[in-house]
Amino acid sequence: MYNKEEIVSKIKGLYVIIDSQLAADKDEIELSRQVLEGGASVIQLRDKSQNMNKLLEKAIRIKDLCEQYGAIFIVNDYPDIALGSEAHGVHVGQQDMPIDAVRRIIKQDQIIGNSNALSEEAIDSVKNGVDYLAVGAIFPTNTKQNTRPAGLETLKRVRTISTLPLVAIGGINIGNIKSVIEAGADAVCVVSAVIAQDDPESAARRLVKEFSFK
Ligand code: TZP
Ligand code: MG
Repeated sequence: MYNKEEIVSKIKGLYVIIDSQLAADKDEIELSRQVLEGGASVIQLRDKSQNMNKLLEKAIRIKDLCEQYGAIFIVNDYPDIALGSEAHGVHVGQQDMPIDAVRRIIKQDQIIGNSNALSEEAIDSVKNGVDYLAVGAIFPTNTKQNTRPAGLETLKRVRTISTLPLVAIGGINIGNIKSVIEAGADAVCVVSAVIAQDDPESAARRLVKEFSFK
């Protein structure tokens, strides 16, 4: 297990969300392995089915895989699942459990990331002690309903207010990833650009390559 500083320092490069509903008939464990083989640095498990039993089981297996690849494993929404699977961290949205409550549930060496669409939200998130800031939606996306547009401008603004790892999310793909990295993102988070592709491993590898000019 890495300590907290080590985990935070690894939030960079390609961050892939394994969305159980979008993965549909693909096996999430095999998908995770392909994405890690393609060079992803961070995997988040996002499963809205509320089958907590299955979710914990999958989380434990994906955490194990991430460990083998030296990657970071984050659980979406559920601090208790993060605790039970010994994940490296948990990711929450603005409507999810507040940061201080999450902090009281998880272990000291586990990190918290959250989603922000406005620079004001990011300022509050920093005050509340998050360990990384996700900003989005950078571009329009069909993957998630009711996203709020943040755009590259918000990403650039948030870059000036915090040195925490900055994760850009929403509609990012091989055609626009460069603009996102140039705007100051440390990590780029994608769902469909990797997991909805026929060959997720090479899709991940192509995106990872885009970080090499930084
Ligand atoms: N949060 C903001 S946008 C988004 C989430 C989970 C979906 C991103 O998916 P995609 O397919 O990379 O646009
Ligand atoms: Mg959430």
